[in-house]
Amino acid sequence: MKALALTLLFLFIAVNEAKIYERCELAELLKRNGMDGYSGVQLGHWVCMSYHESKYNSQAVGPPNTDGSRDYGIFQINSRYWCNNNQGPTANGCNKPCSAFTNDDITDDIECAKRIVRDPQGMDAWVAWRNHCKGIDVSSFIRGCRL
Ligand SMILES: [Ca+2]
Repeated sequence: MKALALTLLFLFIAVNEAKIYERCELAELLKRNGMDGYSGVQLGHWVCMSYHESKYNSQAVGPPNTDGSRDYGIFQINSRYWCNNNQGPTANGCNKPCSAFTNDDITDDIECAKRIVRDPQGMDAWVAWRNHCKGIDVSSFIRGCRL
């Protein structure tokens, strides 16, 4: 019985642990979910953005922003506009708790990122993308990947 309890505990931990994606693993997953060319954004730009926002860590939570909001997960989705963390006002544009964006299943994160990029500012919503990826050759982010 004790062994079973321990097994269940480890399973629980395994389900909840952070996942650091490999570069090509993420690229392939994003492509499978229709991100290559989505809203005119090439795959390398999504991978570059993810790298500079979260270092591919699906469990990343950013420090508080100046407005008190925080950013969640591999795409650092913001709690003021896109998800609800029950800590202050939110537009909750993706209609999700922010905790949905800190587990290792990033399919809902991808759906929310698609919603975000459809807004007029597009990829400029991601400051790290603007600072590190915008206007540069991002082909190295998908180089060598089987896509
Ligand atoms: Ca998720």
